[in-house]
Amino acid sequence: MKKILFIALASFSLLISNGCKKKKSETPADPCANTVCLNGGTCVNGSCSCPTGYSGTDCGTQRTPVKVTISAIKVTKFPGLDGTSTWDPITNTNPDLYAVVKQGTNTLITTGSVNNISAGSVTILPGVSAYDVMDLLTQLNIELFDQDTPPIDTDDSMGNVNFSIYNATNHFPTTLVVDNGSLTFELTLSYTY
Ligand SMILES: [Ca+2]
Ligand SMILES: [Ca+2]
Repeated sequence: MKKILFIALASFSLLISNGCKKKKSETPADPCANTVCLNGGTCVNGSCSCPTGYSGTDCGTQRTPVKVTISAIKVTKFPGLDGTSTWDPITNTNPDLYAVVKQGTNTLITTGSVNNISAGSVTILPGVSAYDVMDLLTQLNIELFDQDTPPIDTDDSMGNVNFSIYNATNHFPTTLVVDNGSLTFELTLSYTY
């Protein structure tokens, strides 16, 4: 009796182990095993699901947005002196900063001004609400001024920089640094697709 039971048990366990083996070989291969998704894409059933802003089978294509929005402008660097004198030599004080953003002859943004800013300061220029740039191809220009009081004096240009609001390969930076060596701006950007 014991022997029969043993044989029965042994055959049963053999059946189970065979059954398991069979099941294992039937398990389908991972459909994502050979799929590479770029730019933060994730593989779902062998295909890439792309994050906003990217397309293509491997999410390798940067989509061109319909607009880029400028929501803040910061000045992080400017010349401390106007040649050899201060920007406001009558009062011997620092410049009163504001900036103008143009695209061609169109003025897109004129910021508010902040008074008496010393070189090396980081200044968020006031009065910049969300501005939508629709033409992503034409270069923009940003110019920094020292505001003065006419008729005693007219505003001094402190320099300007040409820049592109959009680059097809730079992965949508939310902070765009615009710099010409003596002037540095940081623009806060967002993208709509
Ligand atoms: Ca001045
Ligand atoms: Ca001034």
